[in-house]
Amino acid sequence: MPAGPVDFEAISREFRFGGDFVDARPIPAGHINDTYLVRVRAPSRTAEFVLQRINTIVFRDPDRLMENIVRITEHVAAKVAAAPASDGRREILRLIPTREGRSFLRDSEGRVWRAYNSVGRTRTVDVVEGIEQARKAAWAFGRFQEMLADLPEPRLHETIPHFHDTPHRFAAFLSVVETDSQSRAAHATEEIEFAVAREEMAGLLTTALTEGRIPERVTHNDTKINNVLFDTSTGEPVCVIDLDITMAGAAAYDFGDLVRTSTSRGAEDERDLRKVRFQLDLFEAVAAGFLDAARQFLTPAEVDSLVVVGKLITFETGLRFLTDFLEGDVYFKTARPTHNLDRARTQFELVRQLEDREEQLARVVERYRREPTR
Ligand code: GN1
Ligand code: MG
Repeated sequence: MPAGPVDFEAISREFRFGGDFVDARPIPAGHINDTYLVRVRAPSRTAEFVLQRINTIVFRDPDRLMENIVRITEHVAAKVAAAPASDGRREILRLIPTREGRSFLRDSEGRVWRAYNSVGRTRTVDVVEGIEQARKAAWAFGRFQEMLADLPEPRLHETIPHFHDTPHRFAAFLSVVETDSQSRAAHATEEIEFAVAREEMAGLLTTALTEGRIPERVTHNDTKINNVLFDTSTGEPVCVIDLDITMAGAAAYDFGDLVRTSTSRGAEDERDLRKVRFQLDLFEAVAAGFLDAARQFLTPAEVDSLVVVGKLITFETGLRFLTDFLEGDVYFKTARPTHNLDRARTQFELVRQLEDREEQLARVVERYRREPTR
């Protein structure tokens, strides 16, 4: 990453914020990009914007990335504007263009910036707080898929190739274990063994997708619960955020990441694994919420795939954390030396618990396949 302090005032001047820069403060959000809340003083009021520095090691082609985001946000914005009684200004992020009318800015040091409106009176949660909240988050992502189901051609760019290609992730993991460039494998023998023993799991969905047994859709691909903004007073889901990897995928991927992040109240980086506890009632809420929004367009095979995809995406995410630990923490932001290893452990613990429960999960999916919750 290029060094040098950031002149937020100068960066902010390049965006159409419509006021004078007051200050910028970091918002802790996500493992990849850097996010700031910028305040500007407009003639009659103070306004806030979300300024993000895009991690260009992860997102190598900002032009294509931002082309996707323009298409996605405009498509959804047109839909919510047409819907009666919707508060369209809050339901989808709006990009704030640069002074030159572009969707992002490349500064003199080569850093890439973009800005969104800040959606007021909302909050995010890192750990699911209750059953209704789990249901609402799942509904919001199901609805997001629905709104993008008729996105016109062409196919969205693949902003990160092979993103949910678990066999590809598995191969990357094996090669990192083999190289062991940081000599860390000795600190993760149990986790490596756990993963190696589950190679077969990796292909659970990719084969069905390539053989056309489940269709390709536009999916969010990063549906952890902290990517939903909830209304501060009503708790209703207002808006889905983090659209960087919204692209072609299997509908079930989004369900899988919801299961990963909303069926246990343990934090992703919890060190006390006793706190990682799968709750069937939370799973039920996720299934009900997701299917309420998506049952009308999912095929029977897609609904079937919801049973195993929680385990699959949790395994994949654990593999990615473990791979990054072994590689020396080059991808996910970390705050302590074993952070990625701790994260891998919580994921694998949840996988273990999900493996024991497949029949239960299948019964729940069966129940909500046709039956609306409300
Ligand atoms: C990353 O950026 P953030 O924190 O929302 C990652 C996801 C992982 C997640 C794990 C582009 O998401 O795939 O599931 O961390 N995003 C990217 O918490 O790799
Ligand atoms: Mg995020």
